[in-house]
Amino acid sequence: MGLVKKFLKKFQKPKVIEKEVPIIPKPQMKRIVIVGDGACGKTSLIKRYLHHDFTPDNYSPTIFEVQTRNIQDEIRPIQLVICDTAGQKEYDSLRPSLYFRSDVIVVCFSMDNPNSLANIRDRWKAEICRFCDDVPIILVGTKSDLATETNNTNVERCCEKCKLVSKFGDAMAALIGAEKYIECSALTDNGVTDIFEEALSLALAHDVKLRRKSSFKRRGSLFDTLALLVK
Ligand SMILES: Nc1nc2c(ncn2[C@@H]2O[C@H](COP(=O)(O)OP(=O)(O)OP(=O)(O)O)[C@@H](O)[C@H]2O)c(=O)[nH]1
Ligand SMILES: [Mg+2]
Repeated sequence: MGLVKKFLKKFQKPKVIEKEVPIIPKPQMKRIVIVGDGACGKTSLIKRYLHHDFTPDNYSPTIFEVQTRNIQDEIRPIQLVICDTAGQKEYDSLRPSLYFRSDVIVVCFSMDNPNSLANIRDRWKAEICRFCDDVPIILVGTKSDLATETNNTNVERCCEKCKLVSKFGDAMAALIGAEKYIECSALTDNGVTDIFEEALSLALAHDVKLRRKSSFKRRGSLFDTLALLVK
């Protein structure tokens, strides 16, 4: 190579290689808070959904626990944040902070325990109204396997009991203004996925509602200003 060529090469601008950098959208966070009486089956429900696992008779009360699952939505990824709370009264003071920024509340009762259903009305409704009045609620009847369990001698009575619990569940959902009533069993996996799918779709719809509400508010304030100007 001639000297001139070598010289020119030395001072040539480096070639810019353009690479397409994929734009990864930031995940949208949706927060689901799960409440209900102690031992009604909240932790087992979450464990079944997130880890496809259920260990019977392995009860250890929760204080609080936050777990996540990433979901690939058509538009952008979603990070589902699931907050497991304590049902025991001793931890009542811990829950309020967990309600903060929730998108959906899942309130549970155990289908084999009428007290836990009564507590939806007597304990949980007031607490939810107090801390997150505007957030959609799903009422969940857990341990449906115990409500439907049949023994050969008493099939009819058992079915009647099960229907009755479902009726009460429906009525309770209406009473507390829940969007949906779902029955599930962490033992059989029945209804578990439905709860989280429903929660996610409510959370996304809630988002749209809030946006509409705030734009309406903004419009409202513009009208107010115009009205003042006209006066
Ligand atoms: N048969 C049956 N048992 C269940 C089911 N879900 C939970 N259990 C049992 O009920 C007990 C309590 O379940 P947990 O999930 O720990 O209850 P929890 O609501 O998280 O209780 P706290 O953390 O104290 O509020 C455990 O012994 C579970 O094995 C179910 O779907 N079917
Ligand atoms: Mg628990």
